[in-house]
Amino acid sequence: MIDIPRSHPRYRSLLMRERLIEFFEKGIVARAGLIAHGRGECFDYLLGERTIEPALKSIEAASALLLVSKNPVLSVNGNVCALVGEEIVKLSEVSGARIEINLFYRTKERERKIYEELKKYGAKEVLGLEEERVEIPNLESERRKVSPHGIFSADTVFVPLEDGDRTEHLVKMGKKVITVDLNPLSRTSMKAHITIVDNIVRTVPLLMEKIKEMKNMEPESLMEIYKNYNNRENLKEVLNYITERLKNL
Ligand code: PTJ
Repeated sequence: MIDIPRSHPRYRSLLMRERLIEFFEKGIVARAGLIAHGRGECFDYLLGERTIEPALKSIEAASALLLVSKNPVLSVNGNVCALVGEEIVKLSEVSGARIEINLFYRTKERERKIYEELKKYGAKEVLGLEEERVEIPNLESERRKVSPHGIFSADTVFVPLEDGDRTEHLVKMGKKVITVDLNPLSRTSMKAHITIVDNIVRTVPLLMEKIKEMKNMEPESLMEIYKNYNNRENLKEVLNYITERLKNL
């Protein structure tokens, strides 16, 4: 890993890159994961590399939804493991959601490595490796194979950095879908029930804090927060924010 001086104006961003490269070399991040990260970086520039107001609203709605869900699941891929593996384990503890590995570029070896990485961070249970698998109906990608005890039976699925296809199919299966995607125009962003347009490294800690803060609220009040949330409106707010920001630069 190269030595990045702390004084570098792009220190945090460069550190994230190095982490992805390191995890790619370890066999956790897919080759396409590096490309996906570059796309994310570009959108993060447009946001000013900060968590904007609409994302905070989405984080609040997502926290409420995770707290009222009976069987929520956090889906982990290579990029998520590299960038926020440790925080995802903590989020699982705080929210009571199970963790499942689900890869687009699925290989047994990558699954095993991600499993070991999450276990290293203290995860008690990680689904997605067991031989017993069921399929998401009509989905062709490798992501269709899921655990019967995790994503398949979940009522809410947290699927950050996702491709649009599975989001669409999970919605068709009647599941509530929460995503984190820096691209407000992606198919996933449009199809999910809640889209947090923010960098996953900023989102997960904020989500944890919000869940802790809301944990003792009545289920009716949590439901009310979720029902008052509108994903399309939220995405419009994000696009307006970006447009205004660019006009005023
Ligand atoms: O590990 P695998 O095999 O499951 O593969 C993972 C990737 C990410 C390669 C796979 O899911 C994929 O190809 O995803 P896409 O279709 O490139 O979509 C990823 C989305 O995440 C894009 O819209 C990016 O803008 C966004 N993104 C990238 N990095 C971040 C991000 N969003 C939030 N935080 C990031 N750090």
